[in-house]
Amino acid sequence: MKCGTVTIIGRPNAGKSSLINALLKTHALIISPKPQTTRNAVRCIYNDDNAQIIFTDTPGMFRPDSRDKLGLFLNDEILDALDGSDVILWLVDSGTRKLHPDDLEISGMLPKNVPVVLAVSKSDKSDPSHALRLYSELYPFTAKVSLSAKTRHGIDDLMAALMPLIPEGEAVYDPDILMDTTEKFMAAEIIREKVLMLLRDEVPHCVAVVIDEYKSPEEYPDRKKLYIRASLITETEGQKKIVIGSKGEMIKRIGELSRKAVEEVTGIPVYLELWAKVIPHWRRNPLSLKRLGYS
Ligand SMILES: Nc1nc2c(ncn2[C@@H]2O[C@H](COP(=O)(O)OP(=O)(O)OP(=O)(O)O)[C@@H](O)[C@H]2O)c(=O)[nH]1
Ligand SMILES: [Mg+2]
Repeated sequence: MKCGTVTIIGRPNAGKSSLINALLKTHALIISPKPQTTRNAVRCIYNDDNAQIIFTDTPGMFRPDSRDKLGLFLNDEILDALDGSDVILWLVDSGTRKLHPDDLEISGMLPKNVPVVLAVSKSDKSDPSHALRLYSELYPFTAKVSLSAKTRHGIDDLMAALMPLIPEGEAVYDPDILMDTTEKFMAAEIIREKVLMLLRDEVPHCVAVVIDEYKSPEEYPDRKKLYIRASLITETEGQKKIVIGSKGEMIKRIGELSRKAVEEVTGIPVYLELWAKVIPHWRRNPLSLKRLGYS
């Protein structure tokens, strides 16, 4: 039996979360076309007859402004995840024409003596050969693959490249566990995914989701539905108005889509109540970040 951790890193939007979903054949992690979708390092567990691999998803790497305390937290999440990894998987977009300063930042973060595998993502969209050459000149990778999370092309090649690098060991997670996180966290993420999907420009980046109440029929047998009360936190009154929308249409739409998605994940009927609130400039305030679970 083999058991080990593979941390996936890369620039925002490279397709890290999509790749883990493809590896686990599920929609466990939220994805969106907007950068900085992922805000927390999340461990997702892959099992087969001979191995357990703990894939850690991380936020996309970018260098934040020193006032952007959320951005600094995201960077810390990446560094913490890298610490203690057996293998690092650096995912880059096949459409990359030239290296970005954040690529140099990533190569500088990589711990010595840990194998680093290069994966070029979205091979269904662009020819991966240019990106393969570009990054090969930057770092001495242990292995290189190109793949598409969308078509699943190259997913088997990736597993074949990773498996020899995973140490011998017994499984640490029960094979029924898909993610090392809570249902509450997943519900908040689903709501944030719908915010990213429905709201434009910078607004989704200014939104945090807090679950104020979560009462499941498992815990409260007199309830037939999972009751969730959640708040959409924005930084300004203007953003709050956008989140609510004209006559409350936007928040209603976010609520409807989120409710359906949570029902799909949990398999039980859901009653979801959404509220919009302002915490002024929460992304710059360490205390607010802590309150919102980013600490
Ligand atoms: N065509 C194509 N699109 C993909 C593929 N993988 C991901 N995408 C798209 O790329 C966008 C970003 O995907 P994510 O998985 O959210 O990227 P990420 O690296 O996790 O992004 P952050 O969390 O923001 O760092 C989404 O619109 C995905 O649908 C792929 O293999 N092919
Ligand atoms: Mg992501």
